[in-house]
Amino acid sequence: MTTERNRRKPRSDLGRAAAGALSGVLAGFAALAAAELLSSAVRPEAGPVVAVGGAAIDRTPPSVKDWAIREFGTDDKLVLQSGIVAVLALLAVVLGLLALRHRRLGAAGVLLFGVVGAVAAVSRPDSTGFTDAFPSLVGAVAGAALLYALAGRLEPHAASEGGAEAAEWDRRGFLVAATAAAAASAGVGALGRSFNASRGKDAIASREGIVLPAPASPASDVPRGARLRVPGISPFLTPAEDFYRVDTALIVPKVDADAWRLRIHGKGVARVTSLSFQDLLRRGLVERDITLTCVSNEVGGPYVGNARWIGVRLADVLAECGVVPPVRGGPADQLVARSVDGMTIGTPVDDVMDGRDALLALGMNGEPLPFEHGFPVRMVVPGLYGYVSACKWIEDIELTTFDAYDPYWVRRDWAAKAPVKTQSRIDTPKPFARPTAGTVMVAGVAWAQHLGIDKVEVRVDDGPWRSADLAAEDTRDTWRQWSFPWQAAPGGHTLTVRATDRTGTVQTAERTRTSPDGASGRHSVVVTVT
Ligand SMILES: Nc1nc2c(c(=O)[nH]1)N[C@H]1C(S)=C(S)[C@@H](COP(=O)(O)O)O[C@H]1N2
Ligand SMILES: [Mo]
Repeated sequence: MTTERNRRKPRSDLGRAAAGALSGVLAGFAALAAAELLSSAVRPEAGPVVAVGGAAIDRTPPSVKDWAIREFGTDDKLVLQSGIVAVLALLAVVLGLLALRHRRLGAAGVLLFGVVGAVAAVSRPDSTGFTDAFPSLVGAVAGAALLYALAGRLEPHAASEGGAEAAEWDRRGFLVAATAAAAASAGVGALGRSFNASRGKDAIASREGIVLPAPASPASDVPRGARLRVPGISPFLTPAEDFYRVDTALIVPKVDADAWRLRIHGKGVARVTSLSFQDLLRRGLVERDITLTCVSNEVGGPYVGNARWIGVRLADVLAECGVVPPVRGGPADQLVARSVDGMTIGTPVDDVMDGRDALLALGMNGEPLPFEHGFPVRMVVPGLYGYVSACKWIEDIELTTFDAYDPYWVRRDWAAKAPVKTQSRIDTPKPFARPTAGTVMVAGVAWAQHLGIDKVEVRVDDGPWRSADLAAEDTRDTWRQWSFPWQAAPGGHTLTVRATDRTGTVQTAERTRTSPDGASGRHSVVVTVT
């Protein structure tokens, strides 16, 4: 009988400390739950964890970004948010313990975190104003009030017993209050979650309603010889589900295509224009195979993919708006694309208008764009890294100059202009594989978008460079598969690959980091032949 025991022996402070810690965690939970509910009324992106996570991404230096992408890949966002929740839980425990002695101070601590969340939310590039502060602030008030109330239950009251004075607290009262608070928080949080989840409904319905018309200018068939039948090689066209994803969005934007508009304005735009999704569909669509590469891709890395994009030619749209590229005397040399989530991406106007297939893409591999890849519309420009060309969830294009404006990544020390570097990758054998002696198929992909790949060579250990068999070229904007039948002798060996692009430039051996304008160097794989 608990009460019996309580009476006999004054409780150690341990139980009370545990209850204090629990109060802190419950207060944090209540704060996040209330914030979740409120964020469904404001914007899901204004929730404290997403806002703080986003603000952390905004402040991440290139080296840390690369480390996170390298270590966690596309899971980097999950890791970041889990990390934030873990830190919050820890701080909640500390505040709960603090509230045991200083109720007001503990509650004030919770409020302080609300302010941090609110500042983060309002400072995000996609912030729509001070209302973004509400979820964090209101959540913090709820959390602070709860901590104050629960800590009240933990205040010792004098209980005289057998002549001894023993500090005692209201165990039952605390348990009832804590359980009620936990249940209420869970309910409020679930409600907020379901509201937030239903927010994307219109967007999902709009995507399901889209029937992509047959392109007026279809892509030419992928040549038969462009696909090599080597187990382990990257497929020539990357399925959308396997296509790498790199962006700063902790919540994938869900844009309703029927409400979507793209505004085009700025320096030298004679006719400011606003286009709807239907406006784009009514134009003759072009379909092109284009290989996209991320500047954060390390030598041999996975952040490159090849897709069949459908869209409209951006150069035509710009020309209709009266835009003249600088080579022909136009005043704007930089096109800044802005997304619904506040990303800004700057592209040279000359590149977009030099005849290459720069697209406002609305389809990928025959389907409307997946939400992760920019639905309803994104840019794709052959030959440029994604961060200077491939704005997803685009809603605004401003013509300006490189002198006048630094987009998001450029403000974070990445280069303002970044053509893709000629690269090649060994897909098979994998590092540390143990193939058996005899003929081993070495194979992979090589890319130099908009220049084209002319040669791929393989070297075994310190031997001579020998030409690989190059698959047929689809277009100079796509990667090329290659293979090399290697007569492998037992022992440890290092395989190295290098590509030569159509300008005759051989892929450099000089290793550079990904920052500021893309990694260079040659991919090597070490294997043990048995
Ligand atoms: N809105 C938005 N667009 C974006 C980004 C982003 O963070 N936000 N990242 C860019 C980068 S760095 C790359 S490499 C490509 C990646 O496109 P994907 O995720 O479809 O492969 O998108 C680009 N477009
Ligand atoms: Mo990127």
